[in-house]
Amino acid sequence: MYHQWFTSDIEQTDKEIYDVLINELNRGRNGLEMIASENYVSKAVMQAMGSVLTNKYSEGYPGKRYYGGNEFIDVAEQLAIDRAKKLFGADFVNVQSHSGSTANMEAYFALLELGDSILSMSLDQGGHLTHGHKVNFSGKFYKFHFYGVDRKTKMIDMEEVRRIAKEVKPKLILAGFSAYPRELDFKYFKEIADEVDAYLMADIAHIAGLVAAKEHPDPIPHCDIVTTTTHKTLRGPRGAMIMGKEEYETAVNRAVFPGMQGGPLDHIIAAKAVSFKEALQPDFREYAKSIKKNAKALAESLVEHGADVITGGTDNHLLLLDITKYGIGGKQAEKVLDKVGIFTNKNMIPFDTRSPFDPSGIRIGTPALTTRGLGTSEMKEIGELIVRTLANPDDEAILETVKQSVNEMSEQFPLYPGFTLLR
Ligand code: DSN
Repeated sequence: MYHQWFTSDIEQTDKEIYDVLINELNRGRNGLEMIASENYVSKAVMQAMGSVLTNKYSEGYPGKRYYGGNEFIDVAEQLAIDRAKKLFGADFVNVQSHSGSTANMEAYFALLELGDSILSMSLDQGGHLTHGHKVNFSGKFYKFHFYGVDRKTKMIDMEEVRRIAKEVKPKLILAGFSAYPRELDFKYFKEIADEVDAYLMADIAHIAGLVAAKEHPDPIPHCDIVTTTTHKTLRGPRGAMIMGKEEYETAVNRAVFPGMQGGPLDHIIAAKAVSFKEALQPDFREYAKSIKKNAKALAESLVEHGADVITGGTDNHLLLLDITKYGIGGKQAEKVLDKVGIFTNKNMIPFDTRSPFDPSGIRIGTPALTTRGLGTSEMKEIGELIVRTLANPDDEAILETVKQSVNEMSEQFPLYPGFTLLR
């Protein structure tokens, strides 16, 4: 029985952590997860994570380890590598990166010297902490220059990227984001990188599942190195990987181990292999298509109900909402949506005049709910529920009506139905 594997020993050993597991499962079951970077892995992926492979030390790479007893670990890591190569069509893949942040650090270390200059998207316009924010290692170790979005369209103006690249002559151009609702034009980025003789790197953490399913333009033919987390749209375990052109394989592998990391997380690598196998199946393509359809339906519904959707819609799995008109900040918006069971996160919007701790926007995504089986008609309804909530943040009676609808929808689409709780 799966539930016994899931919790029975923990319940005996550590009641407090057992309660955390059960409470977290129930929190998910009783609400709608719309944080754009989150998803639900399959039970198979979860089983690989919670396995004997966590016990092993395996510094090195398949066939070249510093410890004995790695014959089975080698099989798992090689399967993960081979499947990822097939999925993305990359020359090489390193599947050992513990997280998106370490993957980015390793990629920089592989290509650059400390102090080199990088051109990336600024965090307050949609970028990521590891793309040069001053409080992050990236901003401390490298000299960053930034592009953003156009003030009017709120989309990346590639001619402006070209202008800045020509002015600052970066050693590396980085295409990637954590909050941008439109497609990235990797071909255009490559043209610019070639013109200024820079490396081109993409961080596809958010869109990896869409790329794998051919539902987003492909970065692999254009980029020297591509990093990604494995747990967002790709629907694998929490972790990351690095892909790229053959000539950078040795530098990347050295940057990962021994450069940045010690023993790899073998249980996570096995889970990555499982998730890549899942992503290679035809139904994963359907899943990626549905993520986008759902995001579009949600954006349309929000617009229909008068909400300010940044750029007017979305091409991918996420959208950004400007909540200024509701007279509340992102902090309160996130909180009141949490209260009715719709989980999102506060987010800066381009040219935000408020602080990152209480910005003018929220970010909403569809990968997790699409996994759970919700479709476009539910998205239409959720759009209305979100607007009803944001427009009435202090009206308990109205919030209760929203909570009721959320509960009904949650029950209709059970999360991990195979997990039978013991209480
Ligand atoms: N925390 C991730 C996100 O939410 O986009 C990025 O690291």
